[in-house]
Amino acid sequence: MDIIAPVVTPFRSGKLDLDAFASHIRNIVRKGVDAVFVAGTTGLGPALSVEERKALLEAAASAAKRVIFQAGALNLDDVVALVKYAERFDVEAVASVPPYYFPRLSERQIVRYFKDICSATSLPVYLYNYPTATGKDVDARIAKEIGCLKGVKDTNEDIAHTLAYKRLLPDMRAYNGSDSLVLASFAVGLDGVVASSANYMPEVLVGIREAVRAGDLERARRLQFLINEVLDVARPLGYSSAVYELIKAFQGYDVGEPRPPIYPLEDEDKDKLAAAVSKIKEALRL
Ligand code: FW2
Repeated sequence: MDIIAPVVTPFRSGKLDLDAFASHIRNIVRKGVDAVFVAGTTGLGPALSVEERKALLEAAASAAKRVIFQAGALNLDDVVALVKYAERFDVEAVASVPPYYFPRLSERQIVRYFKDICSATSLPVYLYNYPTATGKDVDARIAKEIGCLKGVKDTNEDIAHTLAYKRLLPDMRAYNGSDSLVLASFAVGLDGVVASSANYMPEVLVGIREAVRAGDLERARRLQFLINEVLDVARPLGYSSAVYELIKAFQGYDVGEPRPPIYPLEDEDKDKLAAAVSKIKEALRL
């Protein structure tokens, strides 16, 4: 039951703040996060340059023992350069989204993309499946066809979709990536979660895991619902941007801001979020 944080990427005036990145990782690891997922969605991976992603990886490897590095890109040469770079660090795995944006790629071409990554590296390769974002659903059947994957992070509100990887590929590690399914993922015996809420509420995720282990599903559900409340408020404001404010509000430090076109929240939206957070903090104290 791993808790994996897809870590935010802190910017200040459009430049990476690697010190803020590393100290954020150290904080959440101290609070019980098992591993970090670098350059994922929360980390704005597709919006980063190859050099920025390399710099993040290096900083993450200095701050956490277990690192998964998202290397997917729309140029296979870049992907290969990134996975080769990852070999210099003791990373747990490299991951990739399928080639996105282009709607006319065939299933066979997507399978070939992942096989090419596997042949380029000795590191374990994980699939990052996020159909809402990429427009491609690399489901368990296709993952089986790829044949060389060692894990999957499935950002999907349908837990049965994630469970299917476990059923068809029992040796593969299977993580769900939806913040609203933390309790469900632990309860059905997935290998864990990759949840953006681990950036701002790591204690709550740890609490859910402890409650599930102790068989206290009522407590686990109460904690899960607190995450859901945060999502309900934060998503309409622009969730990727809200995560930076949520870290400030719940963890008490500044991790900078996102980079346009992922715009920072406007003051009015920051106030809305702050009001909701103070109620949730009260509930957490109960
Ligand atoms: C990532 C994640 C979590 C996301 C989810 C999107 O890479 O950021 O997929 O929080 O809202 O795995």
